[in-house]
Amino acid sequence: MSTANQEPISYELDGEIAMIGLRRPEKRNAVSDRVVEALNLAIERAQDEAKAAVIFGEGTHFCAGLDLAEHMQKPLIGAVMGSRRWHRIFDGIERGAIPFAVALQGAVVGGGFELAAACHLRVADETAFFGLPEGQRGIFVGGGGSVRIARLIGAQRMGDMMLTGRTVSPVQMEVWGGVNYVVPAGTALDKAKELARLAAQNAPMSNYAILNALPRIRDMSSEDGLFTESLMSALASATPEANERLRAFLEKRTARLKAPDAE
Ligand code: 1HE
Repeated sequence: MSTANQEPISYELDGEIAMIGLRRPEKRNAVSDRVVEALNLAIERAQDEAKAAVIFGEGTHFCAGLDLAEHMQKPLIGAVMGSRRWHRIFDGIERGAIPFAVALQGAVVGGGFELAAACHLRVADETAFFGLPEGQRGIFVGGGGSVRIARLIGAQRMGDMMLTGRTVSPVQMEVWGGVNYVVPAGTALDKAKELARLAAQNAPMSNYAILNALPRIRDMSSEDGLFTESLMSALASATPEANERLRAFLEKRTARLKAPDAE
């Protein structure tokens, strides 16, 4: 059980994978200013020393979103600055140097969903439920959800969740595109680690391009996107790492791809 004085974010380097835990289960991992700043330090450290990272929440809920008690005390400008701070920090996840997987269980609510949406590989276990209760609370998303969640599941589905306050099951969320993997209860962290380890094996320049070129190209016109793709592609191919990996394939030193259900 965490205490008020304990760091609200845990950090551990497990081989090449940084394990970053939301450690405030007694408040359902609600995100206060202290939490978001500690998360930022952990993200920066992970980018320096890991090849991929996993974000998870301690306890039975991933994250209850914005710390509403702290939010209530903030002046208007504090709310704006706080939201902008979340944007910068979550942007450091989405468009950083290493891929982030996220393991989801229980409540994935408001800012918790926004945090998950900034990650690249989303795994939910069967206990997960997704909610955007901002309308019920009289507020609005502020952690990038109107951009990231709307693009993942569609603005009209996001609007439906916010207008009605309804919660969505992980299976439904997978159909909607909000998560990519649904796993048995209690196994999301293992699956997220497995995926992070796979992504960590890619060439760093390929991962950089996936994280930084893909979302920008999505925001471009087709013509600009295709042009940027060609430049990015040539740049990645020009690295010594690409040369060695291509040679390894041609010399039959690498495993062949298999169909998904093949042993
Ligand atoms: C909190 C928060 C919080 C719990 N801020 N303190 N988020 C929400 O509107 C979700 C609000 N939370 C819930 O609906 C429920 O807490 C849960 C479904 C997540 C979990 O329920 P339960 O019954 O296990 O826990 P609980 O008894 O409600 O909460 C335990 C404690 O955590 C309790 O404090 P205590 O001192 O009475 O023990 C709660 O007050 C506290 N707690 N959630 C502060 N969110 C950048 S903009 C993003 C905008 C949003 O994120 S809006 C969504 C906010």
